[in-house]
Amino acid sequence: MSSANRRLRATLCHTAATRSYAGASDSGEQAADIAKALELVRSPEVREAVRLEQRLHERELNYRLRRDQLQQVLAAAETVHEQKQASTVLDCTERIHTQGFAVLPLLDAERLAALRDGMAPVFHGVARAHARKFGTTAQGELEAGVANPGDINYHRSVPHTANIANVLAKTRAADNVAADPLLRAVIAGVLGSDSFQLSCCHAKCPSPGCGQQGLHRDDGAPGLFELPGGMPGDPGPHRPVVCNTLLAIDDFTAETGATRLIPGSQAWPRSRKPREDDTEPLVMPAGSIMIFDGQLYHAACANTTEKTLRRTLCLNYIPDWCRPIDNHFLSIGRQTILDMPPELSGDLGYRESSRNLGTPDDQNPLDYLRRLLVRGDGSQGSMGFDTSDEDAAAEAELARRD
Ligand SMILES: O=C(O)CCC(=O)C(=O)O
Repeated sequence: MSSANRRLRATLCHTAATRSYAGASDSGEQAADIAKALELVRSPEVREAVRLEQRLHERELNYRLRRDQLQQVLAAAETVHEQKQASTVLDCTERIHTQGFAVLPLLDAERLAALRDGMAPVFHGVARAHARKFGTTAQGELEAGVANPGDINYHRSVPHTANIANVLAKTRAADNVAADPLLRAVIAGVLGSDSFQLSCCHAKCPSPGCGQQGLHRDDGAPGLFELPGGMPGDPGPHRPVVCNTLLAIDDFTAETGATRLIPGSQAWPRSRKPREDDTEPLVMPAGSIMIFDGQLYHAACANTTEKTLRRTLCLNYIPDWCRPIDNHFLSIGRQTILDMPPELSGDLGYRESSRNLGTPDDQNPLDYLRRLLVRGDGSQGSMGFDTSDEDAAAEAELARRD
């Protein structure tokens, strides 16, 4: 119990005890005691302590409900495989509740090799596009998968980190990971339902020589942080509403920029700020996956090596309840969307919302849709990082139509 809460309880007990013990005690004294207790209750410090305790209590209740369901799944498991999976899910869910994250050895050597091979052209595509855009001459080096320090910068906020959005449009190599039954069962255990959504599938690579990322949480995107215009955000902590993952395509070592994190910070209120001194590096071999509550403070460390890549696949999940009733993306034709007033198409989901939500490949949805209509379905895989001749042709065609 926090010291503010202890003080509050002590005062209330003291007030009650005084009143009953003294029997016919002076009503003026009682009133003074009560006034003192009320003053304490109203202090911001005590109100915050009480609020935090309530939130932690709600969070605990939510976890216990999920745990009960998972225990039922374990009790109903028939085969050894089902029992092993159910018990791993229970264990991971508990660790994510108590420390904020869990690490699983997910991919065996064969699946890891398939993922590496399938992702290689995607990472090289980013390098090539960047080299073309900035006139880099280190083409051979980039082609070989050895990024020139500082050459790859596709993340909006982190210098020298390759951030590849929309991976599922670019390769089929990640399908096998995203559809993994064990991974999906853990996500369901954390979010409390089998029905969840993949919010994004990105790939990242802090290039050799890149600096460290700033500590952050990943659950700000659903509008839980302060909103633009000063609307207050959720003070937290709350039940998990974002469950994120980082799969190690290469070994995560202290030198290559392993993720650092603050265990336990998933249960902190929003007002508590992270300190670098509290972080721990998450060293894990390739093929492992870290699954974590979006409230956990974490960040990529600096890659201090000269040429060792530390690639990762990031699958980010959210519950399925926060979505429109009508599926406008499927049920309204694309040309109709383009012909609408932009305010309306924006309301239907074709607007880049705050915190970069709803962006196809990090771009403005309507611009993307215009280019897509010219280039045709199937071109999505290269519309993100590839500033190719096809894009130039599409732009020229659009200009002609205008
Ligand atoms: O690559 C990592 O270790 C973390 C990446 C991350 O948190 C981000 O890009 O937001």
